[in-house]
Parts: sequence; structure tokens; C-alpha cells
Amino acid sequence: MTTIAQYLLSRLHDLGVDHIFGVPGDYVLRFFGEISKSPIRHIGTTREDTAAFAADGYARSKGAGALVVTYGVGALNVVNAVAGAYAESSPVIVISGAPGVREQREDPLIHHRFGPFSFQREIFERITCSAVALDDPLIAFRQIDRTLSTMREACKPVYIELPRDIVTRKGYPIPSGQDAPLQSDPETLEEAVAETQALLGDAASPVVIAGVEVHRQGQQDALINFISHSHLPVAATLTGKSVFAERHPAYLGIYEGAMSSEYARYMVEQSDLLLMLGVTLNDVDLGIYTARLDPRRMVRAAQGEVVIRHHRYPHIRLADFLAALTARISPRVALPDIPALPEAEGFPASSRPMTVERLMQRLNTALTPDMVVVSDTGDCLFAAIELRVHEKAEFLASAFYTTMGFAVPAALGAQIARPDRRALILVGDGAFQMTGCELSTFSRLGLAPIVVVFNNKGYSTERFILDGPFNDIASWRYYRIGELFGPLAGYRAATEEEFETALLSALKQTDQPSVIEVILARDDASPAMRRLAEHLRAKL
Ligand SMILES: Cc1ncc(C[n+]2csc(CCOP(=O)(O)OP(=O)(O)O)c2C)c(N)n1
Ligand SMILES: [Mg+2]
Repeated sequence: MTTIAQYLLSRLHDLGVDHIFGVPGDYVLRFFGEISKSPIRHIGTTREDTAAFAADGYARSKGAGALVVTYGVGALNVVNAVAGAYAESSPVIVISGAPGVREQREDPLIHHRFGPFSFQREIFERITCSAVALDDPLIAFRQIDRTLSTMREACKPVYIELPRDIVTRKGYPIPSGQDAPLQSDPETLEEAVAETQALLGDAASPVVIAGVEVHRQGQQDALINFISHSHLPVAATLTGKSVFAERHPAYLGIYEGAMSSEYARYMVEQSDLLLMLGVTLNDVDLGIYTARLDPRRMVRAAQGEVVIRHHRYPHIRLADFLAALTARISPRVALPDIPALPEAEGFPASSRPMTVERLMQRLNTALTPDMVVVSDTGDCLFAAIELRVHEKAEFLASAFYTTMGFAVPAALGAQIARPDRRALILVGDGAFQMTGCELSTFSRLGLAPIVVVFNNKGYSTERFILDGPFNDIASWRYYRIGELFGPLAGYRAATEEEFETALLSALKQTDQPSVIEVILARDDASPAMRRLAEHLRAKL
């Protein structure tokens, strides 16, 4: 006999989910009992939202991630993180306990209840691509199958509610009658590829811009293959950062309007044909609307269609478009001369105060192919434009939804999903105060991320827009956090020399986390933030 919990857990395991993040509660305890009998390992977190961020980081690294929470108090705590996963297309499975089906019938006033029992599922319906309550054992297996297959197709979170009296009930296998996945229409594909090929043939300076969908659709190797065939230069959007290997000779850097490096901006904006692959345009990727992109010089393949100037070719999968174009394209003669990354010359200059710019230059030389960089929201995200990770998909951030508090817990998920990679976490002092407590879980598990806390004494990204006392925060001694959470090594770096010593020591520390608190001037800013400021000032 297979129970509903066993079936759900075995389906998760089939998807590569070997860990599940979350916090128990009485409505979900029985399911926790079942988890401990399964091959899936539970990772306890300090809060539910950090469990969801961790599941998101895990999903981005491994293809699917899961969290388990109790009814009401637990589930409602994850709404922001799950909405973020929805906005950023990360396949996260939310499992929530609930009062039993029989208990619900009597309409009792039981704890954690906040309205009709269906409210919670209805909330999640808005921020997932499928939300189901498994309240009927007859159809529960089919509901599980359909929900998980919808998640894989849409690459968005799903919600599964498990009433506590259903967990160990026997379920019944029923064919799930799944919807067929999107298929490209061969004639439409042929026409779209022919038109693109002709435009590419006539273009003098075509450039590829790669977006996040390349990762979500599993097309990263296909893109590298396409670039090796075509010899086209590639930029990436910020939300798509690291979809293309950033140390590849064809890589131009991040294009983000006025926030881009001068060279990436020049190359993209002078191009007479932009091939936008998997790019969904939003204000962050458009550099807060400072981008200068001309739709008449654009081929856009994303969201199941190809748009060429004013022609729209529906029902085309990115994978099919890339494969067909690769087979047809003739290579260009040579790549342009792409300038090398600026180095932190003379680092460390003994008592020179640390700045974001020098910090990023130094981190660029410290990065190795076995690291994954996870950035929070704040100036560290804009600063990360200047970073070049080695391999594909080594940069994670909430770059579009831009929720604070993402980095530390998402890095936990990423490191557990890929233990061969060490996390380098970039986080502002404000964001660290939100979810930095999750570092204690790294310590508990003996994981060794390097956390760089940008201590600029408050919400500097907000100061940049409108300053006032509301942007001040309490002053913490971040480098001493190990006394509370240890084992954890802490460092405080106000000067380049202090940072160098801390970084070298942190790189060697491979059995516990290291926190390097970097003391920055209140008005220091990343080069990208300064470029944006200059641009906006010039416009006024
Ligand atoms: C959860 C959440 N709350 C509020 C905001 C608005 N917000 C964006 S950046 C920012 C300040 C971030 O401060 P910090 O982490 O110290 O980074 P800094 O801007 O100083 O580099 C705030 C409050 C947000 N993005 N997410
Ligand atoms: Mg700050």
C-alpha cells in the first residue's frame, strides 16, 4: 500500500529533490514523520521565508526545490519568497499542512485559522502556477502528478496542501491525462529561422543578448554551441547574469542601459541587429529605463514565440529555435576585440579605505570555478555587474523581483544542492539584518560560505533616491556574529590591507562560514550606481 505522503515524497525524489527545507507545526507533524522515513533529508531553517528562499536557491541549482510548513502561521510567512520565485520562474514546491478534512467539516475555531479554510489555497493560487488541496484520497495521486508536471512545464512554483488526516491514507494510481507540452510548429519555425538568418547575413554588427529563460529552459549548453558556431559576441541581462559563461571570449558583460560598462553599452547600442534569446524585458534589465534598444533592429525569442521587428511567430520553443539557427548559421569572420576586466592594481594599498569598486575588482581575482556567487538586493547587486563568474549559472539573485533577504538563505539552498560549490554571498547591512540569522544553519551543517557584508550604515540604495532618517538602521557588529551562531569566523575590514588578510584567511577556512564585514563610506556606491546617477543628472 502506498500512502499519499509516500507517493508525494517519492515523486519529489524522482525530480531530484533530496532535501526539503522547513519548520514543523502540529498540522504538518505527521508529514514530517513520513519525511524522516524517506530518503529525503529535512533541513530545518530559522524561519519559513528563509526555507522558501533556500528552496528557491536549491531549485535554481538543481531543477526543483521544496519546502514544508504548517498551516496559516507557517504558510503565510512564505508568501513574499514564493511570489519572488513566481516572478523569477523558479520551480519551488510549497507543501503546507492543514487541519484534517473531517475537522474542517465541523467548521471549528481552531488555532492558526484566519478565515474560511480555503483562503490559504486561494492566496497561493495567485502566486503559483497550480495550487491543490489533497482532500480526496481517490484523486490525490493524480493531483500530485498534474501539479508537478505543470510546474516543470511552466517553471513556476506550485502549492500542495496536505490535511493532516490524509497524510497516511492509501492513494490510488490513476492515469493523470497530462497536457502535452508546447511543440514548435515546423512551418512557423522554418520561416522564423529563415528571416533571422537573412537579417544576420545582412547585419554589420550583430550582438546576442541572453536572458534568464536560457537557464530555465535548460538551453545554456545550446547557447554556448550556437556562439561557437556563429562567433557572435554575447551580452547578458542582469536577471540573466551567468546564463552564459562570463569568462568566455565572446562575452561582453551585462547590458543594463546606463548601468552597463561603457563597452557593453556601446556594443549593444551600436548593433544593427540584436538577437535577444530568452530575454523578458523589465525595468531592472532596462537599467531603470535608460536602455536604448530599437525594436526595428531586434529578433526576440522568448516565452514560446519569436518576434522579428513587427512579425510575430507564435508556438516556437526557444530550444527548437536555437537548434535550427545553429544548424543553419554561417560563422562570422572574427570576434571583436573585447577589453579585459579592470584589475585591482596595487591591491592591497595599506591603509586605503575600502570601496565597493576595489572590493569587486579584488573579488574578481579571487573567484574560482567552484564558487557560486549569491547576491542580495541593494548596491551589492549593481556592484555584481562588475563580477565575472567562471561557469554558467554561478550567479543567483532576486534580480527582477528584488526582494531583500534573499542571499543568505538562497545560498544555503544552492550549497546543499551543489556541495561541490562554495557560496560567496554579497549582502548589504540592511538585508543581512533581515535573514542573516540563517547563517547559523550553515554553521550547524558545517558548510563554509564566505559572506561579504557591505556595511554602509543603512539603506543606501534608498538614500540614493530620497535620504532621510528612515534609511538609518541599528549598528551591528557583524564580524562578531560567530559568538552567537558559531562556529563561524568573523572579520572586520575598513582598509584594503584588512580586507586582504580577511579574504585570504576566509578562503582557507573550509569547515565553517566566514563573515567579512566591509566598512564603507555612507555615500560610497558601485560603478554601476554612479553611472546611473551621472546619466540621470545629465538628463535633468
Ligand atoms: C523585503 C524588501 N523590503 C524593502 C525593499 C526596498 N529596498 C530596496 S533596496 C533597500 C535598501 C537595502 O539596504 P542594504 O541591504 O543595506 O543595501 P544597500 O542599499 O545599503 O547597499 C530597500 C529597503 C526591498 N527591496 N525588499
Ligand atoms: Mg546598506
